[in-house]
Amino acid sequence: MTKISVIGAGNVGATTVQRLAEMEFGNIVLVDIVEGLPQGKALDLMQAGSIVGYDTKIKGSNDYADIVDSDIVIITAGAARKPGMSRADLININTKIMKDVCEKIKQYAPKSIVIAVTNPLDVMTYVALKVTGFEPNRVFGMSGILDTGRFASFIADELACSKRDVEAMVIGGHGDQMLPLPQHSSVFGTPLPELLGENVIAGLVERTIHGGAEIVALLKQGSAFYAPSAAIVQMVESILRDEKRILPVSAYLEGEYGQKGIYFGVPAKIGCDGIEGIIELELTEEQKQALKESSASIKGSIEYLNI
Ligand code: NAI
Ligand code: 2OP
Repeated sequence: MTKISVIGAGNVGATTVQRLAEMEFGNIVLVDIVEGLPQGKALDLMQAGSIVGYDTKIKGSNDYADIVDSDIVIITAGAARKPGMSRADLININTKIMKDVCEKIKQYAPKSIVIAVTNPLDVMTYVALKVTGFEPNRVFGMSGILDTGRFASFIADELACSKRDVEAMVIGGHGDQMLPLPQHSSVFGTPLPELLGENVIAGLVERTIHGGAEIVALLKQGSAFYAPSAAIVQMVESILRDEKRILPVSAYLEGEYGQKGIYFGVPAKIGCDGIEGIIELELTEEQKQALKESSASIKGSIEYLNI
């Protein structure tokens, strides 16, 4: 039986477990440091099964031994942003949490595929790689599906069309320097620049870049979790069903896009082995320059951490 562990029983972790349970992918373990929190949410979600109609077994725990032999571990443990904070402001507190969690994953689930979610995402995924010592194809981060989903949603609203017919693309770091790519975004095959004017596209791009902050400002405490959990589940599904979907994720680059030794949002083929290939898109000179700037800020954070 497939086993999925979710670390962190907060907004993203618990919503992810709800979605996974409804999909009946396998047994789930939900771990948090707060006593009673994962147990209470697991019990509630188990009881929802008799109403919604799923038989997924969900165990809440404060003991990492319960993640033993997991096939996939999803890390959502850590602090979330408050209004006015950037994702980078979380680096010190979340690095410590990430290190603790990854030591446990290395000990109890050495063969797992790890999906990092904790922010600042690209840097935390790098910490996960270094601490677990796993191969880079087994350690990657969720960000691009969320950013792409936001871009696609704004495009669909603008064109008053179904979200299902929009293909959007956002690459780069999961921060203010992410790079929505209008020429690689389309509606049923028609590239975005043929459908909307430059200024309108620029507005959608800007809103996408600040899409997370827009929600933080509205919620006033905490950050988005419905779209993030949906993005995580799309990654899990592609792994467990070996779908080999091309999804934008934070992947370890070894020369692709001219970058080496960092995690960065790029389209990648996701299957049973995790990342099975990275797709290099053609970029304009201006986009190549913007990508360099985005990667420089991630490299700066990695140097700061010195791990
Ligand atoms: P939350 O505050 O609702 O939940 C975080 C949970 O982590 C809390 O229950 C806390 O007790 C737990 N935790 C802290 N240290 C732990 C440890 N050592 N072991 C186990 N659990 C621990 O936060 P939320 O909204 O669930 O967000 C979680 C993280 O995900 C944040 O860093 C947030 O910025 C990030 N995030 C990233 C996204 C992405 O696109 N990559 C999207 C949404 C959130
Ligand atoms: C977001 O973009 C918090 O990174 C998260 O909503």
